[in-house]
Amino acid sequence: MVSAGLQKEENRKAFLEVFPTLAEEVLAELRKYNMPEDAYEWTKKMLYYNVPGGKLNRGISVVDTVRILKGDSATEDDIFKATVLGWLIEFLQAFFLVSDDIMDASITRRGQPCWYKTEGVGMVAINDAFILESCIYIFLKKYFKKTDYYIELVELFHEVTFQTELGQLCDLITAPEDNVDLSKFSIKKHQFIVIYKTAYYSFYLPVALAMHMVGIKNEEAFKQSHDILIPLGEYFQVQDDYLDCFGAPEVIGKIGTDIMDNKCSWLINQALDKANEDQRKVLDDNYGKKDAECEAKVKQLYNDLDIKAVYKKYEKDSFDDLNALIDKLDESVGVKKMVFTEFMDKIYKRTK
Ligand code: GPP
Ligand code: MG
Ligand code: MG
Ligand code: MG
Repeated sequence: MVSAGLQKEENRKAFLEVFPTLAEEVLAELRKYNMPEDAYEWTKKMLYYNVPGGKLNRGISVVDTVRILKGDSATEDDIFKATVLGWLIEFLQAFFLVSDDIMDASITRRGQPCWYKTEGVGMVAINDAFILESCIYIFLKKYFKKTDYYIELVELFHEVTFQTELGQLCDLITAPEDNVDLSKFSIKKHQFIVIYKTAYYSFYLPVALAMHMVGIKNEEAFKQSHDILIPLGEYFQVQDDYLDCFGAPEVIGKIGTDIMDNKCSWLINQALDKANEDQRKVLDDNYGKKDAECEAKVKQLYNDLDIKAVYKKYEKDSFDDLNALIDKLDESVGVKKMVFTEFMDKIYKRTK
């Protein structure tokens, strides 16, 4: 019997080992179209730079969920298919991150310069993001066309992509570069943004893909899962907002930009809630400015207002609320509580 930690490490290794095969398959498509050699080399580098270097939580969750739902009856083919679907979420994530970093004027990602910031790339990264998205449908066709749930997978990827883009739209237009107006922010607005830009693709998608794979057709099962996974995703993005300001860049692999970018982050909403008139003026004068001194003043105010303590309480309360939600799940619809407790274990009190 191997320990749970060791098993997790093994599963992660097995997941990672599939990536080169998938990259080769994309490259074979380029060969098929007689792409010039430089475009072939570009794509190879682009894939390795952007797809495999993250935490892989979303991708591995598809495999974990299939294992939990199928138990001992999971075959090698099931695990392989779940691994491919997991990688497709990582391709989707790479497509989002390459473009999000341009939109957010970010500097680093996963401990290296953002793709668009690297030598000779720049705005070619926009087209690279489109290519990453197209890969999803190449693989779905290759590995799932013969299954009876192919169309469900295609529709799910399309729907979740659209939801994420709508969330990103709200994130961006609530944060205009040239017009800082903190009265436009609210915790309700924040909630809407994060559910759409993060929760659907990061939490609902991995579980829903696994559910289709194991043959769950019951709408109620998808609904009950959705009603746990969306709040879980909301909690995850609040953590992301917190780490943007208080995380260590060498641990989170990215340098926070939310204050300078005028983002409707969880932190600014908490600060607005607690600030007195003078403190509010500090926020009005310094938030959303591309200036390190202004950013430092906002951070100082977050400290004065002890926003860290507000976050600690939120973290604990969310943990209790989410566990209560999981507890209410009716397993007879065909899903298991463990699917969701696994997710909680992966993200509760995360520092990266
Ligand atoms: C996270 O926002 C949301 C995304 C990465 C989705 C982007 C969606 C697109 C349609 C491009 P974030 O900007 O807070 O993430 P990070 O902190 O990782 O930059
Ligand atoms: Mg963003
Ligand atoms: Mg960003
Ligand atoms: Mg962020």
